[in-house]
Amino acid sequence: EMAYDRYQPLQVIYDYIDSVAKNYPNLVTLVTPANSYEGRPIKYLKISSTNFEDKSKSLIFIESTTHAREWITPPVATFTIHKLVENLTNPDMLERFDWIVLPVVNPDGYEFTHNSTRFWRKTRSMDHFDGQRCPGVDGNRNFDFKWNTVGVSSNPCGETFPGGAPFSEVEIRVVRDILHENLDRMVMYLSMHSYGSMVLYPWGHDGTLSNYAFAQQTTAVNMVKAITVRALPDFPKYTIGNSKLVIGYPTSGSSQDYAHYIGVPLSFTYELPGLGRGLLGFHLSARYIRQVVEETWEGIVVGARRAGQLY
Ligand code: 0X9
Ligand code: ZN
Repeated sequence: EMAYDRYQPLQVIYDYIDSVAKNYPNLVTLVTPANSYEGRPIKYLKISSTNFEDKSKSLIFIESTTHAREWITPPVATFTIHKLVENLTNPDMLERFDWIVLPVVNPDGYEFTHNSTRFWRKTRSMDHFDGQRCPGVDGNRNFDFKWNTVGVSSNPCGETFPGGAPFSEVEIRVVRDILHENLDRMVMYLSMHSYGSMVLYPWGHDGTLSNYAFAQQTTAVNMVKAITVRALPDFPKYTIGNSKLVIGYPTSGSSQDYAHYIGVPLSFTYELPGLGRGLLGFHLSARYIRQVVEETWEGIVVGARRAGQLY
């Protein structure tokens, strides 16, 4: 088990992923589909109690750290791995589902927040000049659904620059490829972000609801109930709903909307808890990591069970 009393640099997360794959070869397969812009491996685990490749079970996909500064998100992903592989207190989670967990979508950005600029959000690519020379694309604006329409900055130096083209970022192509490769059996996709204590669902660009809104709402309510049972009394209460309406601004080219657009029925963005205002909210004190990963796991379990009933 990894330590959950401090935020970990990329190498510690990767050492953990590697060790799980090595120690549980019958349950876990390590995949390194590509390297990041700066050449770091992007790693995810395929987890199955039977045979992942026979595609017999429904699948749940969880990713985190598209946004580099959202440090509470990779512990949630690694703790999910821990609960599925090393401490299976909910065996139905593996009997019923196969899982893909990708803890660090954006390793370049994540390292940059540790070594240089704590509140960096975007990737670190330098392929887009357009007069301005600024690194980085907002990975959660880089997907090909309503790309570059609302809630984006046309300035490459802006925090929500969507890139020069949809899927310009290799890190985002990795997420896209996982979605497409497993689309026929993916029942739920969770995109982990922070902060704000919210569970959000499509559509982010215009605030309208999809045909799956009722299932999304009831699943989110169940997840949040389970989180709340375990939550600290002084932490912010979770809110639930359409991402534009709840978060208060539109987004285009997000992973949540893209996944739902191509056919994943339950597609959620989690905004994990933060305390304080502004950028400080991204820097949740490390003493709360264990609390957040444990309460979030409770939500994931209940969400999975609901997904299993629905699809
Ligand atoms: O703006 C974002 O990308 C997300 N918030 S964050 O503070 N983590 O950057 C919210 C995205 C919600 N909307 C959609 N997923 N469509
Ligand atoms: Zn985010």
